[in-house]
Amino acid sequence: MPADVRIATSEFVASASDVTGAPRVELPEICFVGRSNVGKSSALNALLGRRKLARVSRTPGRTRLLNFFTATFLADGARVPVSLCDLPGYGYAKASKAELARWRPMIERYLERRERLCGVVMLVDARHEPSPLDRDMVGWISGRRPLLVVATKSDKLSKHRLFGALRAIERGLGLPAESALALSSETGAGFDELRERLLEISRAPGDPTGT
Ligand SMILES: Nc1nc2c(ncn2[C@@H]2O[C@H](COP(=O)(O)OP(=O)(O)OP(=O)(O)O)[C@@H](O)[C@H]2O)c(=O)[nH]1
Ligand SMILES: [Mg+2]
Repeated sequence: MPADVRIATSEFVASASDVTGAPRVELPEICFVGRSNVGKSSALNALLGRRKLARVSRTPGRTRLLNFFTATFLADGARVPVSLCDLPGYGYAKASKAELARWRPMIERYLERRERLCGVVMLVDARHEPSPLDRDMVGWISGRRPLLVVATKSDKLSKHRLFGALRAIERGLGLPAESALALSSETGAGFDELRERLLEISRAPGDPTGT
């Protein structure tokens, strides 16, 4: 029986333009990656039960910095503090070449060097097949960090179509069947399970504190 995981506290910590300027937070960290406008900031807000903690916009490319938050998960009476990072989206169609050339290394440097990074939540739009950039990113993360793929905006599909879409996303990314999780930041669907999975990830072995 999965634990009922709730969020006791959450706050914004700092923004940074590169991993070298990231706050020194001695907590297991989980980050949110995915193409621009996929719903990373919305998912983070829904996860934390806060409407405006991370900035959301209809305009792709809203998040241009690494944004760090802390939260306390509450499960079975235990309080588990974690760090969360909202990353800028990749593959933003209107971004200039110069911007893209800056973003990709910024994200890769973060994923490679952030010491306490214990898991990556990679978001894809439930309505679309993964893009080559998504596949690239999954290939790049796999083997480096634990990965959880989530399909956002699930409220836009019927239950039946969503099932097929999840399987197509898993196949497209070369992931095991039923490993992807459907989310809707609009309705809150999937977030109980996301909180459970994130708690597991933050407690998994490999966490240097061993707690
Ligand atoms: N229907 C629906 N809309 C969503 C959902 N999640 C996000 N959106 C909308 O999608 C748009 C982009 O959301 P953001 O959370 O800003 O996306 P992002 O991935 O952080 O975007 P960047 O910061 O530009 O990379 C906004 O208009 C959101 O309201 C969802 O689950 N369902
Ligand atoms: Mg964002």
